[in-house]
Amino acid sequence: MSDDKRPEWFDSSNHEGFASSLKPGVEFAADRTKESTSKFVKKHGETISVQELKKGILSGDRARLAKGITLIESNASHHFNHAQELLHSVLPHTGRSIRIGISGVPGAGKSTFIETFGTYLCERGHKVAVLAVDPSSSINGGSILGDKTRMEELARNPRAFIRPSPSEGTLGGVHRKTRETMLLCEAAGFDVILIETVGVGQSEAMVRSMVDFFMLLVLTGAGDELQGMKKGIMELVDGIVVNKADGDNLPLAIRTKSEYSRMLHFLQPATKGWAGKAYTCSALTGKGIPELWGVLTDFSETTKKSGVFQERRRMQAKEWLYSLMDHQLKMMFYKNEAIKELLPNLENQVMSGNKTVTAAVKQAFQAFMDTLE
Ligand SMILES: Nc1nc2c(ncn2[C@@H]2O[C@H](COP(=O)(O)OP(=O)(O)OP(=O)(O)O)[C@@H](O)[C@H]2O)c(=O)[nH]1
Ligand SMILES: [Mg+2]
Repeated sequence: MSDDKRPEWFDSSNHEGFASSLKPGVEFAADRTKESTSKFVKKHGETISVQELKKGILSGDRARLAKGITLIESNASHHFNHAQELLHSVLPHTGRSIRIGISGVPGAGKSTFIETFGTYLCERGHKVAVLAVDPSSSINGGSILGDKTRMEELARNPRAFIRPSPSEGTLGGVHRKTRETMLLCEAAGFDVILIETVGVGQSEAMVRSMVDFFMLLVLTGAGDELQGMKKGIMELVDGIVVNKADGDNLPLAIRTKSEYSRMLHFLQPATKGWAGKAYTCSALTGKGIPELWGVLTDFSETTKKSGVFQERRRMQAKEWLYSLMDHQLKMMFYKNEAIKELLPNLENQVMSGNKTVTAAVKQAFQAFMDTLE
C-alpha cells in the first residue's frame, strides 16, 4: 500500500522518533479535558516504551493502564501501531472477566447503581473496571467526566478503575476504543467489567455486541416507560432491574417487576438457555444488590457449562472483525481523493434526474478502483 492510498489514520507523516518508544501524555492526551491533560503532561513527561507499558499493565499498575488506554484512544495516526503492538502483547492475558453491559434511560440510576454494585464487588475481593459508552458525547465530540464525581466512593477505591467515555475518532470510533480498553483492563487484572450506556436507542446494540450479560435498569411504571423505549431493546437483555425499589416506591417497584418478568417470558431469550427475568433493587440503600450478583454468577456458571458463554465471545470476535473491516472499507472509500472530487457532481446528477443511482454508483466505484491500480 503506498502512502497516498492509505486511509487517514495510516498517515505516516508523523513517525519520526516513534520507532520504539513514545512520549505519553504530551503526545496523546489531546482528547482529554484541559485540566487532566495538563496534569498528565506535568506528571508524565518521560518517555516510555510499549514494553514498559505492558509490564506495568500486567502488574496491575493503574497509572500505566490509564496511559495505555490514552494511547488506544489517541486519534493520532502515529500512535496506531504502538497501540496495536501493546494490545497484541497483552492479548494472552485478556478475557478472564465477566463483561456486563448496563443500560437505562437518563435518570434510571445507572451511575448510582454502579457505585453501589461496584463497591460491593470490591469488598468481596473483585477488581472492577467501569467504562462508559456515551452516544451524546460522541456526537458532540466531547467526553463526559461528570460520572466520576457521581461515583465518588468507587472512584477512590483502589480495587476499582473508572474511565469516562472516549471521544469519537476514526476506525470504529467509540466502539473500537471501548472494546480495546476493555481488553487492557482485563490484562490489568480487572475481573468485572461494567460498561454503562445511556439507553437512548443507538448504543445498546453496540454494547450488547461486546458484553456477556446485558442488563437494563428501569424505573417503576413499566407501561409508561415502555412507550418511550425502543421495542428491540427488550430482546437484547438478559435481565431487567427495577431500580429505586425503596421507600414509598417499593410496592410499585414490585408490581413493575412482575410486569417486566411477564413481558420477558414471551420473548426469545437473548442468551440461549438463559431465561431473562426482572429483579428489584435499590442502588441507594443497597437492597437487592447481593442477590443481583448471585444472578450474574449463576448466569456465568450456567452459560460456561453449556458453552454458550464461550461461543458468544467467539461470535463477538468474528462480528468485531467484520464491523472493523466494514468501517475500514468505508473510510478508504470516502477519504479517497478521487471519490471526494467526484461525489458532489454525482450527487447533483442523481438529484436532478440526469443519471440513475445505479450508474452513479458504478461510476464512483470505477473511479475508486482506478486509484487502487
Ligand atoms: N430513591 C432512590 N433514588 C435513586 C436510586 N438510584 C438512583 N437514585 C437517584 O436518581 C437520580 C439519578 O441517578 P443517576 O445514578 O445519576 O442516574 P443515571 O441513570 O446514571 O443518569 P444519567 O447518567 O443521566 O443517564 C439521582 O438523583 C439518584 O440519587 C435508588 O435506588 N433509590
Ligand atoms: Mg449516569
